[in-house]
Amino acid sequence: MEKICVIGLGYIGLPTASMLATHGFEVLGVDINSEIVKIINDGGIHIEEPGLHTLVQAAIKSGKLEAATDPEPADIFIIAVPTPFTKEKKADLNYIKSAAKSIAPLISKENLIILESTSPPGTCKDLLEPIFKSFDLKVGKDYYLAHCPERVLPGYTLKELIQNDRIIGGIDKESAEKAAQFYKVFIEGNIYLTDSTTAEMVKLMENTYRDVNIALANELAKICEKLGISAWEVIKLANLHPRVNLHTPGPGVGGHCIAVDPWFIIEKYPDDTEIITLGRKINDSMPEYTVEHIRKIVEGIGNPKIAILGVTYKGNIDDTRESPAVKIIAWLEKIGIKYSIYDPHVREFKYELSSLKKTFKEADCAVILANHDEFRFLHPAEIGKLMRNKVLFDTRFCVDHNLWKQNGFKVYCLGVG
Ligand code: SAJ
Repeated sequence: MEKICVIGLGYIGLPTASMLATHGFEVLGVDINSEIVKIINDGGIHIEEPGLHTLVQAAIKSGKLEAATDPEPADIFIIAVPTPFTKEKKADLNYIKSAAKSIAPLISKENLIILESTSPPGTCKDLLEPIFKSFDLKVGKDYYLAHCPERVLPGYTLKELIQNDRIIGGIDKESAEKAAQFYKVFIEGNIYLTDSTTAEMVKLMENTYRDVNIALANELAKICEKLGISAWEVIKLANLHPRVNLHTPGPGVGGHCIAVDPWFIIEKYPDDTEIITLGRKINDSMPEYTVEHIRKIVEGIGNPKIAILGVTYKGNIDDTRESPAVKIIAWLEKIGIKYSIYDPHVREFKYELSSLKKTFKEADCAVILANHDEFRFLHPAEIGKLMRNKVLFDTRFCVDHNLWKQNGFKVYCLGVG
């Protein structure tokens, strides 16, 4: 039976480690954060993801999953650490570097090393292979190396981890084949083999495609507001065409993938990435654009207060990384608009969170920034009683606007003129 060592127990590493353990592998999950290690060994989780708690509990109970702060010798090493970007919008590969250096002394008997973290094109060839070489390890002889980018959608991780097709990019043919043999054990989707640089580029282009298309939707929203029509209706009707898939506008693109990954391409080829750069610029303009709407809505009200609903980067998750809400709140502070925040999914946040009642109390405008399902069940009649002015600004077309209007609300929606 094979032993697997998963480096990084975050949004990808933890579901992967526990899923492998419940598929019969012996798994050591490694994280530099000893608190996270303790939580997991106690059968708990430190992130929100539907079904994950039950899976981790089962994995720990079976004795097949254990967490630790240091790696141990294994047959397969999976690197699933974050690849954030620096202030200069350059990929920060320090986590990948230190993960590689931590496992290099443990490599033996033709181990397989898999990089799942999203990385700039060339990372396997130009960063990982030289690191292992500096430990006297020769690829194809002492170890195998492949890039198998994760492609799961937060909120659907457990299902997509198994059902999605996987791209496996080997540093050489044998590495790709070895990695495919491993993934075949638990992946239900198709497996496609290629080289490592192509796999790196496939992953980056998937997210870049989405980013550029969201930018197009945001541009459409701005135009429709001027035209006095609804972008949401345009999108719905245009998408009836069999070859059109317009995305949806919003207060900005957040998360640790779509707002970050395009920069990994721009960084390497700044002169050839005009559309990608423009897409990033348009999406990055949306938080300020949203604030400008809020400012206009409350113009003329003395000492206005905003009720902010949802601060995660999208609905029904607990993740606030790179969330447009963070930028929007910072802007509100800058222009001196008071606010209260309610988010039923978030426990810790950069800014103070309040209860539902406190958030709406004496508010002049409720602003929906994340489309959590809970907000669809709010009672505008009850909420209206708490507010000073019954105004809603929905940046996600999240709730039933007619219902809110029937209950005396003035409703504004991003992308609707
Ligand atoms: N968003 C819009 N309009 C849209 C779609 C999304 O404004 O039409 C916004 C969301 O509100 C959010 C951001 O974009 O702020 C990103 O959300 P998302 O749901 O598009 O993507 P992520 O970041 O949660 O997950 C993506 C996925 N990639 C693709 O769908 C191509 C996922 O499959 C990847 O595994 C993940 O990035 C990753 O880890 O790279």
